[in-house]
Amino acid sequence: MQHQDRFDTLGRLEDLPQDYRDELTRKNLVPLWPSLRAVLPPGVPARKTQATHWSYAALKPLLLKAGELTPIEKAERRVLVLANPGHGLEKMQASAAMYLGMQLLLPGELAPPHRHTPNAVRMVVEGEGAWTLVNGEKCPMHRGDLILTPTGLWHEHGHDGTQPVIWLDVLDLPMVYYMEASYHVEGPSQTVQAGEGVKSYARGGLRPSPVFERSNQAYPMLRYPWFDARAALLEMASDAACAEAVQVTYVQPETGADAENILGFYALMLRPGQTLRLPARSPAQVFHVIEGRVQANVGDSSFVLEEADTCCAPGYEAVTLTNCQSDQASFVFIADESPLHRKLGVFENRG
Ligand code: 1HN
Repeated sequence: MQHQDRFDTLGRLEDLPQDYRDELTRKNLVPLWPSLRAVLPPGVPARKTQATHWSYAALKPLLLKAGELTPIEKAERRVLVLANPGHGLEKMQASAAMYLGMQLLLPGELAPPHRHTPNAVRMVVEGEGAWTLVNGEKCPMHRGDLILTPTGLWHEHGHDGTQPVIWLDVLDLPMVYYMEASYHVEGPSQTVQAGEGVKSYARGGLRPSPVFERSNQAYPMLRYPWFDARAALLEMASDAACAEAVQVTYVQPETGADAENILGFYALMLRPGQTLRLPARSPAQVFHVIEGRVQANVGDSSFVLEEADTCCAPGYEAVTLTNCQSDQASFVFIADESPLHRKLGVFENRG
């Protein structure tokens, strides 16, 4: 008998006598073999995450409408969640570990201070004048900026400008919730402290070295300005040695580790007309166009991502990105589950 044959013929639940099944149930027992293939499929995992595209042009009017329908006091965070239908919309998941939401803050509004166990980042999509206060550091929000609110850090949002501000929230909420470790604490308004982490790490390869003491903060940099990330990508692209993928990872600048513990964040530049095939790796990914227009092919699905559009791809799928612009670069923000997969030892690159 071949291995293959042996594994093809596991007993079904219906093969068992009803009185035996009933007795198992009464005793909180379940036979493994009828479900073994479902939890441990051959070769490649079962994935609920479906390749899904969220158009910014389609969601923005609905988000602005939420601004009319629901005052900030009734929402705390006024967000439309980008939910993956493969997981069931009510689960509010983009993938197994990632949550995505588009958040609207109107001029003069305050989203009150709190802290929570899930890690979050904000990718600013549109509008000027808003800020996020993270553990006392006031982070201005400009388009394309990445702002961290890691686990346990106090944060609140405010808006001194005149137009609506919209940003993309990326959280590891589904993972932390699954672990039964998700909760929040409300707090008093923070006082603004002096200091901007980004000022200490203004140039690559140069780390501040205080003579008398080291700060040893877990999150020394909370705001990653798009101005700097974009400039870094353009510099890289101008270097002959950087032939293929032009990508940077958002890191903790003291250690070089991923900026947060569970999800990874990257900025990718596609040269005019460039097509880039990303290898099939175990973590799911999210793509959000900061500038330009990008076609994303994920398995059998193909999306044209306009500026500010977002899509997700399940793990174990190769993704091909094409810059639809032949005369200009396009820039993509990527979030993925790599740090989680690496830490758990399940990370795979299948090429
Ligand atoms: C949260 O705290 C924010 O602080 C946004 O802006 C979205 C989604 C789920 C749980 C907490 C925020 C969130 C969130």
